[in-house]
Amino acid sequence: MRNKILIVAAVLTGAMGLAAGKCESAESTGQTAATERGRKTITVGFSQIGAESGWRTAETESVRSEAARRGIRLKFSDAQQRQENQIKALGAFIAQKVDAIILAPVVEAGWEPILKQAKAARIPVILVDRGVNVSDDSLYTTLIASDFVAEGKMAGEWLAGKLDGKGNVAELQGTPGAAPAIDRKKGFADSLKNHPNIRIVKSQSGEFTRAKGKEVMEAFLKAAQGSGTKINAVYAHNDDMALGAIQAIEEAGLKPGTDIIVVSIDGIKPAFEAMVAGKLNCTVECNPLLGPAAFDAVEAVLARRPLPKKSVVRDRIFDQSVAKDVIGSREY
Ligand code: GYE
Repeated sequence: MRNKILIVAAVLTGAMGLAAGKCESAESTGQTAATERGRKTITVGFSQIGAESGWRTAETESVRSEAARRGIRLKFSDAQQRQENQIKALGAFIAQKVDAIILAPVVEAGWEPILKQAKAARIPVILVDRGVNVSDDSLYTTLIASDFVAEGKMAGEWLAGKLDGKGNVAELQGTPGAAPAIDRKKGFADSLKNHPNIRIVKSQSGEFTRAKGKEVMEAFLKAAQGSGTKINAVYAHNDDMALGAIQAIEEAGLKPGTDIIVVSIDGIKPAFEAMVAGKLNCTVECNPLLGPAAFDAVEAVLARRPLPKKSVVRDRIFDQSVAKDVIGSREY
């Protein structure tokens, strides 16, 4: 079903511009904004995955602040990485008869029963940042996310150039079963098809966290030492795992960014700092500031305005050569 999705490119900054316009008249506590516009306060339930990364924290903040700005009452639930907690949260939102649900789904599979309940209760579900695998795409209203396959490809193509077409890569994968982990792995592997002398010699999940990224990288380095296979580069599915890997590389007495090339995805501020320090080589942006676009979608569906099935957030790639110049303008 994911392949069949109609892809409509939405430039996120455009959506944010819209939101900024709205916020001027809607200052202070949200209630005011809603009453000013003469309608009842909207209540939205937001089921968030957790707080595993800098990216996720930025997304949570974007949703929270945008709700406040628009005068929308937000019910926030942190699932601590567990799908069962998200399903419970959705059940509670349905019982409380919220007007709409925003869901950042931790994994792709297993959502049909609860989404069917939401549909039966006529509560629209807006998916943000990660997609789901369902046989009936009327079970959700719209998906607002980056193209993770494209991100993985950008990282792979950049790395192939940097390695001059030859080298051993260790891959740190995201949460097993999560859309960005599946797609970033695929995009990266696809981009290496034309580079037979670049080999992925290790690949394991670091669960999108700094601590786990460090732990897995330590194990990779030990195994490499034992077998005599040199690791030339690390590809991490997010910046946090790359930052953990950088620590592991330093503790092993090697120079990250020089002895081992490090490329990752997200583009959070600490990644730019690591690039300026010469320890991270490259990051592919993945914009987490999805609050404005998510609430545009909520307001549209409640006003019965048509919405595309998917809006793709556009991402760019940054390497060390530009890090110093752009770090000051990074918003997350
Ligand atoms: O890249 C990672 C996070 O779903 C796109 O989740 C998101 C990913 C992001 O924890 O840092």
